[in-house]
Amino acid sequence: MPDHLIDSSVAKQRPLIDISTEVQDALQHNQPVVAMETVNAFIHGGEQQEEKLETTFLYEQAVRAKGAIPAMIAIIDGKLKAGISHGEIEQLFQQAPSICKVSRRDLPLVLGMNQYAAVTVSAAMTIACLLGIKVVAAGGMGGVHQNAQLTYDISPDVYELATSSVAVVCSGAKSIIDLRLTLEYLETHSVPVLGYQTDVFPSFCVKETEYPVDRRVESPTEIAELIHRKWALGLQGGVVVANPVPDEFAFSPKEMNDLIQSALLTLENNQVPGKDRTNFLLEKVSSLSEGRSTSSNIQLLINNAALAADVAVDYARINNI
Ligand code: PSU
Ligand code: MN
Repeated sequence: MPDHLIDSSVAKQRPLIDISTEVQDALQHNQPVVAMETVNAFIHGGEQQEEKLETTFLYEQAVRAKGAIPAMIAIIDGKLKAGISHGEIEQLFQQAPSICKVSRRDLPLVLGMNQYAAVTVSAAMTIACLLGIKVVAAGGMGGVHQNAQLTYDISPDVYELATSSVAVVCSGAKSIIDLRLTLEYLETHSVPVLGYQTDVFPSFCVKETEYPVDRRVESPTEIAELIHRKWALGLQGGVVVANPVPDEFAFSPKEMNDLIQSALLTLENNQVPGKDRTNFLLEKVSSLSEGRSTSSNIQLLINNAALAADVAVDYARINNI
């Protein structure tokens, strides 16, 4: 762990990252830790606050069940936390009925502001990288948006993948993202895209797309060996581990496409600022599908946490040899 974060006297007086004792212990003893993106659980994890709370617990539990330590990243009362307690999660849901979404850019803006916030993939990767955590669990990742040639709307997630040496386990990117352009961007920045038991890059609640992954992988061990090889070679930067949504919660490409088209039409008729467009569209798709996309989101999230933990356990074993 970099000294300036936890050991220096400055950090002791005003710690920038509040790392839970459990996560600190695990990091000090080279035990498997999974950093966890929280936008999908805290913001999209259900219709009601209680359902979101339940999703958040299940998401965390999925990591523990596989023998890794969850480091859920969130802003609690203006403090950047790595590893939050159930009490803090409850406090967050009580105090913040609408929780804001924080990406890497926003981290210095929200700290110390008594705010409660969930973090995106880019912010979770940033913190993971600072703490030496190698695996991030997430729902879906951001990417290059449709019409990005006009809007310049490119998620900081893909920039972060280009620069931070962390593997992100997610279910690909939702279909409001241009998957072809996203994969082009990742190729340009030398970010390998692995498909877990799939040949194609999934699209969040949809398993089948026309976009091949760079390598199909069958087991967490294979993933751990691959990411270990990349970093052992000194090749910095991230890896995407694309894990398709479980079968019973998958949408067909056509059904999801119809939903997205309707949601996009609504977006055109509303003035939604760039950063809020993703949330707006996801909520619209959820109401149009009568909550089925939310259930799908919850299940893929938990499934990704479990795979991330398996990979973290195997990575720790290989790295400690
Ligand atoms: N993809 C989804 N659901 C989400 C997100 C992505 O299917 O909730 C969240 C993730 O936290 C991701 C972020 O990191 O949105 C990307 O947002 P933006 O497009 O504003 O960069
Ligand atoms: Mn954006």
